[in-house]
Amino acid sequence: MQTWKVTPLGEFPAEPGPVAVHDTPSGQVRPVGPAEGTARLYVCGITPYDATHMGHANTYVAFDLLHRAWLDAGLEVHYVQNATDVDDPLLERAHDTGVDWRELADEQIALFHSDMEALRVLRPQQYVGAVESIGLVTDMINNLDRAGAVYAMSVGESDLYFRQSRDDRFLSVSGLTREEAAPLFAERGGDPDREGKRDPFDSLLWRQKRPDEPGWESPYGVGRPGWHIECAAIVGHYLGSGIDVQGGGSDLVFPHHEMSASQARVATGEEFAKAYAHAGMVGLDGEKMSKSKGNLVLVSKLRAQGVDPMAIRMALLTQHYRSDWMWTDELLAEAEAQLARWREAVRLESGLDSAPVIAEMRAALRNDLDAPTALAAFDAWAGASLAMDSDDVSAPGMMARAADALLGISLADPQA
Ligand code: 5CA
Ligand code: ZN
Repeated sequence: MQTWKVTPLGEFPAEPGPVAVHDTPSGQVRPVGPAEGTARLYVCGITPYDATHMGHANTYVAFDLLHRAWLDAGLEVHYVQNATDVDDPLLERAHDTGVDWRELADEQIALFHSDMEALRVLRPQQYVGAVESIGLVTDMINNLDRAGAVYAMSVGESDLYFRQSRDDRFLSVSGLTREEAAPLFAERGGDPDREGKRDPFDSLLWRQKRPDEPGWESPYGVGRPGWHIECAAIVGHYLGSGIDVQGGGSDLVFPHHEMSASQARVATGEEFAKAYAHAGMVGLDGEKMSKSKGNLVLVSKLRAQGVDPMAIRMALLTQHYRSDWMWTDELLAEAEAQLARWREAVRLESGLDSAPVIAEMRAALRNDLDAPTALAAFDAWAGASLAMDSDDVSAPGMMARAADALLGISLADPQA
């Protein structure tokens, strides 16, 4: 486990007040986090077999806005993120390219960290791998077993499955019907048709080792964890039950978040999370960006071409985090121009009064992380301050600090 200290928001003074985000189960924008103390956040991390693309970046920047909004409201934030450092797609990629799966995972995790740092995404306190969590997973399987919710396959390999029927709140996260959920389960890593399953929605808890696959000793045989229990076990151990927000991209609503929550509920008797928030899908040329399709715009590639990471972040922030949208070169070019204008404005000797603008930005971000509205408020201030004489000498500095603290956009000279 790697542990970091959260970067505080520096000179920017906190202002208490509620932060609200859209909650998928209720379909409503609801206040999240405690009135004071520590907010607990878990966001599903990467499967490290390829580099960070704009879709990943969008999701982590979205939850970074929540992290920053909570810090700005004066809360402490306990943020945990996983890395699915052993799973089928990772093993397949390692096999196809003839590299060691562990080396591939370590290399991609390191690249992900450097991309996140460049984008000024605040670090989670804990960043936890699946492999290092195997003991947590088998402890949780033990709890599920005591609740009568585990069975071993009697046909083929004796993999362990979760009995979905033990959870009477199944489908409460996604709000889907069984009919709607069925095709999604098959599409997104599930195995509804496996022979010997008691219910098509039963999910894999422990996969016995196959030839040419890694495996770890456990009370349940040599093998590796299923995907959903990985996140449920990590959350239970590091954050506990009833966390404030479980986050991820909308492709994880079903089955992943549904199943993790279900397994946690049965293992602990308590609700997994108070709210579930999901970022929209970013695409390229009309299709969802995905490692498996290969239609990727990579953060590291743009950085290598000399693109300012703050322009990448600005481009992401121009879209509301919940919408689905397409990445384009024009979007990046517009963001570069906008960034240049903001930098010019905060270098003025004086500007228009910053207080109402900062209040507007704050209110927008606390209302479902509405970055486009916050950007528009900053932009209007920058345009007006550049166009007319004004005498507030503290405004440019305050606005630079607000962009940094609330939006994660540093307006310092990139060459400095
Ligand atoms: N390791 C699992 C989560 S436990 C996983 O889904 N990994 S991932 O690498 O496929 O995705 C990492 C994160 O990026 C997830 O939160 C996912 O929802 C999000 N994501 C993936 N593709 C996109 C996309 N095209 N647009 C927006 N977010 C995306
Ligand atoms: Zn997850």
